[in-house]
Amino acid sequence: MPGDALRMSRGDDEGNSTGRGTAVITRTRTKTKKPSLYRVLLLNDDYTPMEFVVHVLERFFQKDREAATMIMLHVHNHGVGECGIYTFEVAETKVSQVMDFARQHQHPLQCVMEKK
Ligand code: TYC
Repeated sequence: MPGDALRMSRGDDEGNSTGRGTAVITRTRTKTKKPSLYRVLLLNDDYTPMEFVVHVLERFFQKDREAATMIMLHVHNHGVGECGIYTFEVAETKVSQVMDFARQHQHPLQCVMEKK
């Protein structure tokens, strides 16, 4: 099991009825659990300008103009699309940043996260 260390020691039962020595193996976790990942999604609506969505993808998701345009068109045509995959706190921050930015500009754009 990667990330776990095996430790072997003599058992306490050297005086057992068989007279044979035994060993005890303990497994000690070495704190390397992988974090859960979350998809950040944009939802389509009828009012947010396409250019604004492209700008959001460039500004908050580090997409270049071409990638941002493809994602925006995917959302426009299919209703929902993935902007990126992040750990919980990063995903939460992205969602808040997008929702605040859209509200500031009075666009109804919705951004959500879902566990992968
Ligand atoms: N459907 C919008 C329009 O026609 C564009 C749009 C794309 C809106 C993606 C939101 O997440 C979105 N202006």
